[in-house]
Amino acid sequence: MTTVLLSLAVWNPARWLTSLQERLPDEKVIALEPDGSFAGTDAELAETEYLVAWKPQAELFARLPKLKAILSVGAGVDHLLDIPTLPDLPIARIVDPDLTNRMVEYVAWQALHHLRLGPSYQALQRAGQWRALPQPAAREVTVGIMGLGVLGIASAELLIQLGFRVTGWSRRAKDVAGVVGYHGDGQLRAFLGDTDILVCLLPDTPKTRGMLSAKLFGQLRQDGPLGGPILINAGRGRLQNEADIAAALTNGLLRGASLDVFAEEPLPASSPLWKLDNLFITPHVASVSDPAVLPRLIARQVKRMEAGEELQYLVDRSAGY
Ligand code: NDP
Ligand code: OXD
Repeated sequence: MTTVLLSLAVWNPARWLTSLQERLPDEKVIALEPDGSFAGTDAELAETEYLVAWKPQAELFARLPKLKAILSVGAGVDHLLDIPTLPDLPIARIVDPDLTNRMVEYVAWQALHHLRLGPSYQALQRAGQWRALPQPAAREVTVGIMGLGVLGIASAELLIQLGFRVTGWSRRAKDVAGVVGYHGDGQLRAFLGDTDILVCLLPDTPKTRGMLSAKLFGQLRQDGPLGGPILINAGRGRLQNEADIAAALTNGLLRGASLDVFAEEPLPASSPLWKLDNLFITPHVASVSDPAVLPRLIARQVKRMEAGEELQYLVDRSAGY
């Protein structure tokens, strides 16, 4: 019997445990409490072969001598690669239609919110004013997606159906139907200059961290049909310079923004971002990992590896995602 350990930080492990145990009836599934404590024995922990994790504590790994693989319960793996003592084992991430659909919904929702002048109409409503504003058609607006991976490509497909012109920027050249592709540092400036709504779906890596800065916002198209560029970030908070975003939303370098992720989460009460009328904030819920659904993939991964097959959706540790 194989032991699978859940270490899910603040997420309540109960539903994950039940759901995964149902899908792995012949294996032993155990879970840490949200504070990192374990109700069982050290000997039980030491039998762990698979760690299913979200932000595990660094000290945990010394207690798992038989570990064979780490399965992230998120698409992003910065929460694992940040750990200096992370063992050199295969790491797989989540790629699942449920997670993808949720992100596609969020991206389309926010792109439409800005296209349809949501913040301006909310201000008019608060002022009790009935006034129609001039609004461009979707086809006049270019959405530039930074990070043309699993989530970026799926988002691009729906945005195209909605009528937007869509471009994408990735590390390597990509050929995605209907998307004008840019890649690499050399084409970043051209990509930004061709963007009205910037959607960030990049992973947090040493190369991408801090990219969303005043310098980058200044390279976005400033005279586009929405009266200034829009930023939507559902990638990771450490990609963004939040002081620069607050300044840009105040001085007009950015016309509006939607942020789902923050450098520090929860976003501290003292952050000036809370008070900005042209910023829409959600608490890292663009695409939530659903315990009713994702254990299906995790169970499949455990079964694959036990059958001697390679894990799917392996992380390239040298690239950082
Ligand atoms: P993928 O690995 O499929 O895609 C990542 C994309 O980023 C790829 O296109 C990759 O390029 C590109 N990229 C990476 N590094 C660079 C770089 N230095 N320069 C240019 N492009 C780069 O990831 P997913 O689409 O599955 O997920 C993306 C991110 O979304 C996750 O890492 C996570 O941080 C975030 N996320 C957020 C959620 C939320 O609720 N807010 C939920 C789920 C995910 P290439 O194609 O060449 O490899
Ligand atoms: C993820 C996330 O990476 O939820 O999946 O942020």
